Amino acid sequence: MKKTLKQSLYKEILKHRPRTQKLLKEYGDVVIDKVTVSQVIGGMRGLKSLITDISYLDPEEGIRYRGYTLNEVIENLPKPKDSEMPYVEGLFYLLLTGRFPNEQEVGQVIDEFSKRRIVPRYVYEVIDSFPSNSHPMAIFSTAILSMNRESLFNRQYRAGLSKMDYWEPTYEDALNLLAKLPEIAAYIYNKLYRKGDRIHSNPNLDMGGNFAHMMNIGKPYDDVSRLHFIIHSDHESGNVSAHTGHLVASSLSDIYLSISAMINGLAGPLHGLANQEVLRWLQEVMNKMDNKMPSRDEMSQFVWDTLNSGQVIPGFGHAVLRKTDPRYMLQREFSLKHLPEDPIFKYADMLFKVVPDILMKHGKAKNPWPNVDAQSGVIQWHYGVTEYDFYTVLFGIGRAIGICANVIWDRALAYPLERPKSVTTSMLEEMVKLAVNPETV
Ligand code: CMX
Repeated sequence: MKKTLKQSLYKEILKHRPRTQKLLKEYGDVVIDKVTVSQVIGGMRGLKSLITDISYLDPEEGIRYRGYTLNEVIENLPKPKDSEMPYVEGLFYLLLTGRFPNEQEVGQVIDEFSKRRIVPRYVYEVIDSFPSNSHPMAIFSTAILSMNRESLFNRQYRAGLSKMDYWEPTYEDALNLLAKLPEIAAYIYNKLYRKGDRIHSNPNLDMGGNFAHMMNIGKPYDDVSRLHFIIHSDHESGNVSAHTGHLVASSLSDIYLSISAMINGLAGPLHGLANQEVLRWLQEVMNKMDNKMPSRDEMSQFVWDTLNSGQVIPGFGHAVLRKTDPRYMLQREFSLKHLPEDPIFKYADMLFKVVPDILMKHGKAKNPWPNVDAQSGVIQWHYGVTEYDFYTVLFGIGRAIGICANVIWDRALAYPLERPKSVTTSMLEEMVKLAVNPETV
């Protein structure tokens, strides 16, 4: 009998625990980084103070999941027949165990998700109660939050759960939630933009295939969805959504509370909302150009006008990356293959050619290259999802997969409540005085 994902995960947990315990017990006082004033005031940029084994973001190379580049992940995960992109469920297996699953192991995870996909009726009522001009991210977050009463972790915690077993009901909660997210997202889309016409899910399809089915969009939108969910799933622990998810879960809030919170962080324009901002900005340019293709000079002028009015160019720059985001490149390659003549793709591609030089001349952004958000909305638009307010919800489905994997491991390794220390400005001034001129003591 083949092991289930849960059994394989438990084996990995047992193997990993002694490493964390040894580090803590024998090397707890070893200094690995120092903190500067600009890091304290500047959003803790670059401060090495979090731990995750699920993914690592190299500034030059981009993200690796469990040590594998995105190209390796896409190449090595099992794929549905006649599809370019792998099963999202296989990615969840990889993130949890560090190992590529075989067909049979992915099949088990697909069955697990399929069994758990039915969304409680009250969640639909919560969604229906929102005014139709609400932002889909607010609805998505609330729908997730409303399911907190389903948490197995909460029930078992109240009944008296050993700390070493926290991961287990968390795993169950995570699967229960992840299986429902595409259903909830498609329902929100249909409520807001299709007068409530709902297409029920098909339990025989994988996550990407089923999402395309519920959105009523033909091939290759199933692959678009798989690619989208996979590349958005994790970006190590320090970005706003991942950090929020981890922080909230560290107080032993359940998965529903934690993922709802991380969705709220993702909804900011400097983070996940940038994918909708890119399309909004491109639409403005297209309107000004009367839908004609701008020349390079005209496009450069639009970029400068945006910068000179004090706004950022959405989809460009990154807090950690210092090269073009490989998530951007994968989507660009997909676009070059499937939608090379799409007018919005051509606009976005011209941005790729003009923006980095301009940002370098502008001289502020540390990274002038495009990030994941510069391209994702372009693909959605091409396949008919033109309501760009919805794009961050799609990001959220993907990101939830990575954060759930992280929270399960946080619990398995008994990471404690997160509690950094703050200082006042006067204290900081005092510390600076002492550091600059020690004789003032
Ligand atoms: N356009 C214009 N100015 C930019 C810029 C851009 N795309 N990217 C950075 N800058 C500016 C910053 O606003 C900052 O200006 P101030 O000194 O006036 O505050 C300066 O350059 C230095 O910023 P940085 O250190 O290079 O970047 P940060 O770590 O502060 O911020 C990010 C990173 C992503 C928020 C920023 O690059 C940005 O605002 N990009 C546009 C929005 C975007 O695409 N966000 C999505 C990121 C990916 C994701 O999380 O989804």
